Amino acid sequence: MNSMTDLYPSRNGSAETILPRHDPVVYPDPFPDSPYGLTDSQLESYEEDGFIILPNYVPELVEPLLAEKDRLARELDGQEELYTEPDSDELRTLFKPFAFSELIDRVSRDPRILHPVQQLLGSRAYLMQSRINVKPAFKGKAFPWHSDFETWHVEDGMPRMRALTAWIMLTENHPDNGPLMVMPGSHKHYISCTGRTGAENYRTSLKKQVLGVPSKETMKEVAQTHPVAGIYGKPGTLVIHECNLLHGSEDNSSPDPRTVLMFVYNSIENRPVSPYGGQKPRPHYLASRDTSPLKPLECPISVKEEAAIAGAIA
Ligand code: 6CS
Ligand code: FE
Repeated sequence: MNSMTDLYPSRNGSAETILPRHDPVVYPDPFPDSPYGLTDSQLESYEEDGFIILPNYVPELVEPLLAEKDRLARELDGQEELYTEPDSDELRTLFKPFAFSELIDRVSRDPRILHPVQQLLGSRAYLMQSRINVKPAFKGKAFPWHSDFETWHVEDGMPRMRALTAWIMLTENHPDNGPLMVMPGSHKHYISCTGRTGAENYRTSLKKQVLGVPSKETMKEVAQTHPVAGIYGKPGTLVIHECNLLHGSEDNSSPDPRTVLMFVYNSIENRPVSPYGGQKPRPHYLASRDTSPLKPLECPISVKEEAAIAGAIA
């Protein structure tokens, strides 16, 4: 257990309660000269809503990334980084894809993504988690309402709210294929949840999360002031959402997969400590404890150059 005062207690046997947020949403920009930085009005809407949608951001990367997803799913079959759906053998999530894909590793450092990330976090960042969520047609199951930060705090020892997820839509995200839903503005409060975290909770939570999911009553209360919004877009859209934003998604009952590539960046000023839930830290492929800062690529990825690099490696 962590000995420092816990500003964000959760799953410690107490009743569910809504607590104040103690951390900024947007931190002072350490690299104000970046040509890829967000504009003032984009920063304001991220601060207010807890997310930002950037349509048509990296459309040229969609095809090569989908090809990488297919390759990795085939080549990594049976490895621990792969999680299947709760009630079928369909692939649900592929974790740590950058470790097996030069292209994905480079995309995580593309300045079009990493510069805005550094701007929002107010520092250099490291890749704390990365994943491809597949949401297969007809079989992809829901992710119940949650704050990512709640899990990362309790299970990974992330001390403060200074992290975010930047994710790329690899297929269209539309109202019928289980898109991400958010409660805009909900990141400004913290919901302390009930229960206690058992050992290796991740083995089941990544198929179907139970702990760290606020009650219906609390969600209803939050939704009164922060009505639900769906996040839709064409392939190549980039979304950035704040670590404490309440979000979730429904089953995919449509014939269209909803596939996304997600990068979780944490500030290097927000190094993980012992998990606040008292269990062992989760495995490296779920939450990296290597906080070496990422160095942005000099310039945005060019798909042509990537093809040449891939050819040289093969
Ligand atoms: O476990 C994680 O790191 C993330 N995944 C899920 C399904 N819930 C909590 C957090 O967003
Ligand atoms: Fe999440």
